[in-house]
Amino acid sequence: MTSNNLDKAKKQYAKIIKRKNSPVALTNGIYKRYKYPVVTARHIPIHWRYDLNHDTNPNGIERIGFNATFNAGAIKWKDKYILCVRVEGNDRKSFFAIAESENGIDGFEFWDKPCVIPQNEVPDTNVYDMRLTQHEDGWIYGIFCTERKNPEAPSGDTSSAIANAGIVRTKDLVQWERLPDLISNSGQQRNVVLHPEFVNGKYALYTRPQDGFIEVGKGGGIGLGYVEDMTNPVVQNEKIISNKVYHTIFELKNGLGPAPIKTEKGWLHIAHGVRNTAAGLRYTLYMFMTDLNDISKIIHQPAGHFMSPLNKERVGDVSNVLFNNGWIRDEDGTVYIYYASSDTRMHVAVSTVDKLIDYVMNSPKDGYTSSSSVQTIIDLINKNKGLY
Ligand code: M1P
Repeated sequence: MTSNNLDKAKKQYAKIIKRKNSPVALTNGIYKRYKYPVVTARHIPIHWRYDLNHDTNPNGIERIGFNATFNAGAIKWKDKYILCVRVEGNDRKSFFAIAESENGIDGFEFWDKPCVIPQNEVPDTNVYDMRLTQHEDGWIYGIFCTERKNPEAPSGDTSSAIANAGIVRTKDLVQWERLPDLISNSGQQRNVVLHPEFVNGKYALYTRPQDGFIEVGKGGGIGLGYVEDMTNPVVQNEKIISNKVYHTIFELKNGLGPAPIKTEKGWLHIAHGVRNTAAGLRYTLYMFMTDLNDISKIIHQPAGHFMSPLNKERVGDVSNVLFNNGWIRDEDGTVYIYYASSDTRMHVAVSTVDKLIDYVMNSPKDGYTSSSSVQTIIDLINKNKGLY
């Protein structure tokens, strides 16, 4: 006989999977947010959480708990909107699991089992934030952060860790081939992303070198380097293309989101910028465009953030955080921006390639001082004379 608890859990699960989403009225004309998060811990399938055998679970209690679903890579695959979600269990371990939807805005359901990521010689302690790139070489690459205890941490220090880029590739999102971890000159790497095209016959990788696990030290900008062969991923000629800057939304550090979208005007990028506040770190999203013929050259970058945490998004396990590592550009030019709020749940905001190009190319750039911000506003007011 099925217990009450389990019945309730099954009903809650069915309800959340069937929940329809709709755009919220609040809009700046660039994108529309949606009312409900698209993937939450409540989307985790019942058979991952409960022992369904009454003999071994007579009380129908949850055996494995899940804490959060966030920071998902994204890809359009066989006409489905696919998220490679960072799922975090109550045991604090993150792993990857594929969730798919027919329309990209609701109905996301996890595949039968989480992704099984093969291990290298030194096993990953924790893995997170996979960026999926459909590369022109025919593989789908997943680059993620692999975290391990710092072997040089003094005894008693149970927090020091080393972050690096783990690399897998697949043809079906089921069988993942593990490649060696990234080899770069930096002590640590996070937010590493593969560019979808070859550049002069090489793989191009966006990086985020950092000296420490949390503190970036002398690192902290978005880097770009090149790899000859992904089965021997040694980064050459890494240079910072987008640095952290005093008194901006990326004063402390920044990191690229997903692989860029190619447009006729340039490569569209979305990234996160981090600043410090009395209430802790604040993560917002910003955009920029790079040159089609020189991907190291930023040709447009609006001032400030593109999206920041709003309302309920502001609160979660790590509050005041928006993070993005997945977006999907549809054949008709619609862009689905999948973002996580406060390291807790996944949302979608919908825009178009045309609107994002307009935003990136025609929004004022940063003058880096209050007086230049005032001047920018006055310029617009003057331009609008007679029109209001
Ligand atoms: O907690 C906010 C984010 O912090 C890290 O990002 P970054 O290295 O850019 O500061 C990551 O742990 C990320 O997963 C997390 O969302």
